[in-house]
Amino acid sequence: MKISPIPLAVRTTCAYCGVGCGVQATPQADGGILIDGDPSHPANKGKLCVKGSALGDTLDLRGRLLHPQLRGDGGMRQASWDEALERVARGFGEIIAEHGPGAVALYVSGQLLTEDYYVANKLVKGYIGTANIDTNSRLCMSSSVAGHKRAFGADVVPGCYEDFDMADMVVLAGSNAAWCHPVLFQRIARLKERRPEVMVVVVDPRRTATCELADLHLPVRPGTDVWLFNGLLSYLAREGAMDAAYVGSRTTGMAAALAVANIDCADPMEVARVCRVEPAKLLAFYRAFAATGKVVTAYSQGVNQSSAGTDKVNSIINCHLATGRIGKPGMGPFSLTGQPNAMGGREVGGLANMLAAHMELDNQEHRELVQRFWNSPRIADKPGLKAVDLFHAVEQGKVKAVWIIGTNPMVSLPDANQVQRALEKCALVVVSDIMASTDTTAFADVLLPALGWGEKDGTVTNSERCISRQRAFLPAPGEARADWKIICQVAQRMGFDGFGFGAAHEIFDEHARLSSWRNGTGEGCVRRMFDLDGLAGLGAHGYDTLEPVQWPVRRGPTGAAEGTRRIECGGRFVPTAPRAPVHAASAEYPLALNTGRVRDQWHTMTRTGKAPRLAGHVAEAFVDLHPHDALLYGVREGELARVTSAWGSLVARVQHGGGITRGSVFVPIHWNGQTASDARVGALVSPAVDPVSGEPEFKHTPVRVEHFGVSWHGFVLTRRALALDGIAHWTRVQGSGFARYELAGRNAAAARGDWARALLGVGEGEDWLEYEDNAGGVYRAVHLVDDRIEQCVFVSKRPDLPSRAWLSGLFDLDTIASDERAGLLAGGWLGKSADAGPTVCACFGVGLNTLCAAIRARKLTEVSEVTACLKAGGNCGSCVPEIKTLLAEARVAEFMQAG
Ligand SMILES: Nc1nc2c(c(=O)[nH]1)N[C@H]1C(S)=C(S)[C@@H](COP(=O)(O)OP(=O)(O)OC[C@H]3O[C@@H](n4cnc5c(=O)[nH]c(N)nc54)[C@H](O)[C@@H]3O)O[C@H]1N2
Ligand SMILES: Nc1nc2c(c(=O)[nH]1)N[C@H]1C(S)=C(S)[C@@H](COP(=O)(O)OP(=O)(O)OC[C@H]3O[C@@H](n4cnc5c(=O)[nH]c(N)nc54)[C@H](O)[C@@H]3O)O[C@H]1N2
Ligand code: SF4
Ligand SMILES: [Mo]
Repeated sequence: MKISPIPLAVRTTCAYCGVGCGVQATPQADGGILIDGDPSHPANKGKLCVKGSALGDTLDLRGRLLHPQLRGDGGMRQASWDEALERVARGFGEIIAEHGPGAVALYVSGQLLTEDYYVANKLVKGYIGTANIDTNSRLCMSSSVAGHKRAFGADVVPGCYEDFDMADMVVLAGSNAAWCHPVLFQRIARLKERRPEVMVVVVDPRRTATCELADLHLPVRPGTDVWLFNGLLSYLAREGAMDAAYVGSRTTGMAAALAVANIDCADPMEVARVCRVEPAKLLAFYRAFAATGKVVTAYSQGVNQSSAGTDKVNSIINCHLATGRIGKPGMGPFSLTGQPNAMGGREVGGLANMLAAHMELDNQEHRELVQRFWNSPRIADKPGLKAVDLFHAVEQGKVKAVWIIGTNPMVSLPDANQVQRALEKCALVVVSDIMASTDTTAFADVLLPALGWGEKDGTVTNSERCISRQRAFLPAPGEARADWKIICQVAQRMGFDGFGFGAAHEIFDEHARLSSWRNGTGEGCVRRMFDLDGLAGLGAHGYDTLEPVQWPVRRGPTGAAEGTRRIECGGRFVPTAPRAPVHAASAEYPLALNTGRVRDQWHTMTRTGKAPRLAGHVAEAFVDLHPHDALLYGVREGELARVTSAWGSLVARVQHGGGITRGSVFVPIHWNGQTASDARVGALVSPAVDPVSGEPEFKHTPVRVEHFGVSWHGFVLTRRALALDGIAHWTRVQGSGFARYELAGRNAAAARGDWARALLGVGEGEDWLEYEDNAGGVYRAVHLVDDRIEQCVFVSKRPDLPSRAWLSGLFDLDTIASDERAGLLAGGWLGKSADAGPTVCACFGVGLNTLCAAIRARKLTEVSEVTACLKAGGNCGSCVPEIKTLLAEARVAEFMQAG
């Protein structure tokens, strides 16, 4: 008798956001992987958002980088690991020998595991002897890091997720948590369901999906958060709402911070004017904050990504220090981390101005301690270049070799065209990635294939300081290797000892031991909050079975590891004088460009872009602006617009999302050279940075918006690769078994059969149905192979094309019956099923039109009723805020009709 093995679930952690949800990955008999939430993980207790749920759809090897590649005379060629490692080690070695260690740099990522990060930092700071290692966390968390250090003397988030269950008030400042931290957002939603009196305040210039939960939305003028929170501090002092005992015994600097706040922000009317919010709403916020003890203020990139980002962070923390609401149940300032290991990277000192294990580069005692522990030949003694400066130094030829690991700076850095100039000029560009073709790998001299999520092993730390294991459940594909291994192998070839690690747990052990080494108050000691003493000496088995635990992790009386839920600490007030963004709007660039995320894509789309069910929510790059601004600048919803700043430009489709104030435009960050002809928003973003943290001002660049004239619009759905030469504008997303291209152009020949056949590569005599209306500028054709749809093209003078949803569904069918062919060129079964519209619920593929029709026809008023009818919203819940908006809109429509 054959006994089939029971598939074992591997417990791991999600690859995406800083919520850090536990995931169970169960290999299936058909070779697929079943992904569900880990009920035992404290971050999510079994829940996953739509991106986490779709992780299984991103694991195929399409487009993966599977072998090392080297640039030669004829372009890139496959090479052995031996050759590639040698080229990197020798290249770095020669440049260091000739120009000194400062002529090389690493640029790494908050998506690396702690173990990868640890060895990268050790190599650069302890062995090469420069601090030129920076990370994309500079673009993300560095203002929070700087703010924490100024206030707490260490980079700590005092609270934990449980505080969100216990709070009486939750303030979300510059955070679109509904889309960016969905599982945490749902936790707040459950709190509100249980206790409707809990007040939720959202501070965001846009009316985002997060506002669905808000009792109060403050649509502040971009960049004015310091005014808002200084005004709050001033109000708290005036109203006697401070915790005098706490301020007196646990804090310093209150008088100076308050004096600065009082200069510009003592008058709520004036603050309301500057922030452009209704005075009554501002006062409602101030009153509620003063009157409520259990307040959590969570913040993300609307706060960090600003030239005043560090001050924004401290202006928030000041209000929590003033009220003594730090690290106690249900209260505290809470920095939401972006990437899965944004926090872990900071623990190992992955930023150019930090040393390992929360020690400081500019402190001699700290440097000596780390160097002695590493027994390293040298130690960097001055801060290295921060991300934006680093790529300027590359362009200036000061840095001649750069190794980019796990990040895509051609897309994600500000002034991204400058990054291109820098990489073109750089003598040696090494890129470690999991994908072969990204905007950044295109400039590599050496490409190193890394193991991806599901293949690699290590640890990550989430927003609440919780360390969890990522575990492998897939074999290594091709010749890919773990990032830590690649780094160690280069280090060894450069002649350095100290990198002989055989497995990830050995690196983790060294990291844990360094964190507790001489950590205390005795002779020769340096006291640090970051301490993993309880996790030292785990061994392979202990590491494999490590349960999620929050640092500091010390040893209890029995020697067992004990984590720390909350850190109750005092702190320093920091005076925060408000200031406007660096670049103001002008006659030439009258609008402020705000950039950020959409629900179903992750950054530069190298992974989420693979999952068809994540493609339907937002299928192409857009520029969202207020209808009045659209009128003013001559652009129309559904048509294309060019957005231009002093640094660069892009083309995207105009939309009125309904939530943006006049004077701003919003463009998503995700589209890039692989997924669109011209939609890389980084090219437009100003390189202005925060003077303390070096974090770029991603949320505020002056731009203008103009009509992008084309003579035709079209789309193609195809199972084949498309040659896009000569197309003025295109974007692409992945469907199930096909790719969807949105196209627009200026060549009059487009509405003709010979053009369409050439575009799709269709020869004479193939099964080709077409419809042509020359006068109307309409052309449609469908290409079938063995009665199965192979590709189709629809073109029109106007952007009035039929639904892509219905045609997309045909790619799942093996045959198109002959009597059904009639509907093909109409883009739908004539008179039969309706167009589902853009995806709202990605888990069950439920479209906007389907939802609206059901809500109207069946008079639905609750999300639970919608779920009962259509399943929508019943799995991960990421779409619940949008369903609620549709329900509200339907109520308004009905009311208007009745009235
Ligand atoms: N779906 C999805 N989720 C993600 C990611 C992703 O790529 N996709 N990335 C992850 C990462 S790395 C990060 S860092 C986080 C980011 O998470 P968030 O910070 O929540 O996301 P963003 O969309 O960058 O920006 C948040 C909001 O800041 C607002 N904002 C702009 N200017 C201002 C301002 O001056 N003041 C205030 N108060 N608000 C302002 C914007 O309108 C926007 O709605 O998301 C993580 N989660
Ligand atoms: N305009 C604008 N720009 C922004 C932002 C914004 O709000 N507005 N936000 C900024 C923020 S907060 C962030 S965090 C950044 C993110 O920006 P990036 O870090 O550039 O974006 P990702 O697409 O996540 O890039 C990760 C890269 O690593 C690869 N990769 C995935 N897994 C692995 C692995 O295990 N090993 C290796 N070696 N490679 C791997 C992926 O294929 C991809 O190429 O963008 C920043 N840029
Ligand atoms: S909220 Fe979503 S993306 Fe973030 S860790 Fe959880 S499942 Fe992953
Ligand atoms: Mo981020």
